[in-house]
Amino acid sequence: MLTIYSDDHHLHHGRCELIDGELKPCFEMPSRADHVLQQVRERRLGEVRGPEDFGRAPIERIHTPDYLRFFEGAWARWAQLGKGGDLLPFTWPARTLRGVLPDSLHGQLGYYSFDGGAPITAGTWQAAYSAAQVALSAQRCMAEGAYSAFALCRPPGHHAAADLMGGYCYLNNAAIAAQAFLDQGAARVAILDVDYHHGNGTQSIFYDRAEVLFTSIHGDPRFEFPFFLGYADEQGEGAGAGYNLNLPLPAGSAWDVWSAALEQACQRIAAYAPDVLVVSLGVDTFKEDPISQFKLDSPDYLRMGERIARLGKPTLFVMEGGYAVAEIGINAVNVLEGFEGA
Ligand code: 6XA
Ligand code: ZN
Repeated sequence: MLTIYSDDHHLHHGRCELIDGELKPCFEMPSRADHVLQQVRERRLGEVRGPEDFGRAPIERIHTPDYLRFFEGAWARWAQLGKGGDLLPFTWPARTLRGVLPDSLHGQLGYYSFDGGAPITAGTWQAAYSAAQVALSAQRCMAEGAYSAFALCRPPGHHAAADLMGGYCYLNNAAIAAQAFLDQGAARVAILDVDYHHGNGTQSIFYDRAEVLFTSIHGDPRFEFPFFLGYADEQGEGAGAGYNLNLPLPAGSAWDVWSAALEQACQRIAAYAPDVLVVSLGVDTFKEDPISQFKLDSPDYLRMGERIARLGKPTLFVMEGGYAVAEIGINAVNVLEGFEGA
């Protein structure tokens, strides 16, 4: 399987995040992607290629121009204020407040984010832009005939909505790729999000559209981030009614429970008969993940890849979360090898 990868992800390295009442070094760190790349190479998954640059137009199919303008320019405004630390929001337009766009940088950052978990650093825009190009390049390889491809994206994307960053995500790489398939002639695209966290951004982007089926297996938002989306009763609206499937699972879920949900998702995808499948590949379902509460073991990821392969659809894998840094490469490449071996 072909892997698309850009070193630009190193340009994004947030310093710390607020977790358990403490400021800790960001779990979403550059070595994550480095470990995945190392496994791809060691296990000879296939060729590793750099991305092409398709420009902003395919990104603007998903994200609003005002959001992109804000994100691209935010660091320069922060630096102009003479600040050196990461740019992090701390006030959001929650209930009883107004969803107005203030003039201040921090006010605008609150407007364009839903949590304090997506720090902007000097290189964040470039890293996120390149990650989107990684996804688009993998998509293009498939449009030109490859049956599968791996977009080794970092930073991840599935929490990012049309005009919101959050949960380590800025640009929704999987959604951008899915839209590119549609724009190049696909009639139906299915997304399977296997990351431990609900892909609230991806769901919201396609919620009222029937040409994208969004399916997700994740920690129940009653106890897990992002808390405010990802419930089973969210089934799509308008033309998209019936094209959103959330399968929230309890803390402690291991392969027996998880694989039953995968079976359900796969049956829904098969019934949908998509032209192509996009997998939001997070491996933070791993039993030793430091911020998650599922119990999948490394061999389970081989089985995951095999089951996805049995759908018999051209499949684009897009890297999302996973924070057990030493094992993230093993687990991600297990999915890809399981897919290829099936
Ligand atoms: C709260 C946890 C963010 C989760 C990010 C993630 N700061 N999403 O892995 O898939
Ligand atoms: Zn996650």
